[in-house]
Amino acid sequence: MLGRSLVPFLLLGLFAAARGSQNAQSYPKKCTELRLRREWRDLSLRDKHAYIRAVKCLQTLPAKDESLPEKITRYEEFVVSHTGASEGVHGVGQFLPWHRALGFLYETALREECGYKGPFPFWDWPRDADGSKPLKESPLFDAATGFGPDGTPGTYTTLPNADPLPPGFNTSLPPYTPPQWNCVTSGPFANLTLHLGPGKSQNFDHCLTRAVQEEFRYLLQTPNIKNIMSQKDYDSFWNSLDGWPFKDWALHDGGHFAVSGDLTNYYTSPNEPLFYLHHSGLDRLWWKWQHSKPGRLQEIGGRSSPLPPYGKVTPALQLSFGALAPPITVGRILDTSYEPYCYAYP
Ligand SMILES: *[C@@H]1O[C@H](CO)[C@@H](O)[C@H](O)[C@H]1NC(C)=O
Ligand SMILES: *[C@@H]1O[C@H](CO)[C@@H](O)[C@H](O)[C@H]1NC(C)=O
Ligand SMILES: [Cu+2]
Repeated sequence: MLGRSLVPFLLLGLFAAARGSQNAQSYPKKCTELRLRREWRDLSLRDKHAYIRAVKCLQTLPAKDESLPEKITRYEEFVVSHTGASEGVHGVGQFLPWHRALGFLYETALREECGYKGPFPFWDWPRDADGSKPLKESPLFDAATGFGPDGTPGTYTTLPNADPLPPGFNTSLPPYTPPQWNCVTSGPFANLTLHLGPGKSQNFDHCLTRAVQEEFRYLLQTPNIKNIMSQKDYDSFWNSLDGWPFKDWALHDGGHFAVSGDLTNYYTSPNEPLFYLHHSGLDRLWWKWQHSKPGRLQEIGGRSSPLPPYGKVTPALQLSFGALAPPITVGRILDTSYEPYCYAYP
């Protein structure tokens, strides 16, 4: 098993040192060992339980940032970071690097603050979407060994008007169907109280919501993924997986809208723990694309702003995470075989 034994402790020590000197002229070190990420259903039962326990642990720890209201949890600090960055990290070339870094910060918190030791999970969508079973029967939604089931209709009383749309979105796209808001009432996140959003301009206590929608299934199927993986350069690669609301629906939207509820919110979608599995699934496609041809590992590009003037993403572009973590340049996020990342995908 990769990444077990004493090595992780050594790596974590180096990570702390690297983090402190991130803005100085320091050169990242090649990892001595890589952790292998795993599809959710390939985790052992023990690791599944340990992972859910660690997520729930983050949801009970207080936020580190003392300027946040007292009820905001450590888990929700990642939501705060996403909300703050959202308008600058979607519909742009740095979409993949920014979400890779956020996912890794989250993984690190699960390990260092909540004792998780197993593989970090991802969602390999075709394992659900290529078959004939309804999506809501996915092992991801298992009440005992997953993230709990679909929401229960009629349990959400406040209809949110939750600014799900960023400024400048493309109004000529197919009409936006409002997502359903049904409370998740059983499983590990039953009646979980979320304190942020939905949306950036309001925060009210509400339940975690889902309403699994089959109409987005086609985006999660193998032909769509094959098309993404066949793209010849980074700019067309990120464009082919990140679509709405600037372009037509794509795989990224498919995962968010298939689950619906909180996961559809442009700002506060990390309220839904499945956010991280969907995004590590996207990170895995990027990782595989990066390793599929020489030269792709350092290839980056695309526009750096969703609205004119567009700019261009370079390795020197700094990405911000608010109070969650110091800024990181895109160049430091490209190769996960360098510290602090040290992970690979099957
Ligand atoms: C908006 O979407 C339409 C329909 O897909 C497309 O033809 C048009 O180019 C898009 N506009 C922008 C600014 O992306
Ligand atoms: C969650 O809330 C619903 C409705 O308010 C209730 O029926 C259900 O028993 C609750 N579930 C848990 C696990 O507390
Ligand atoms: Cu996002």
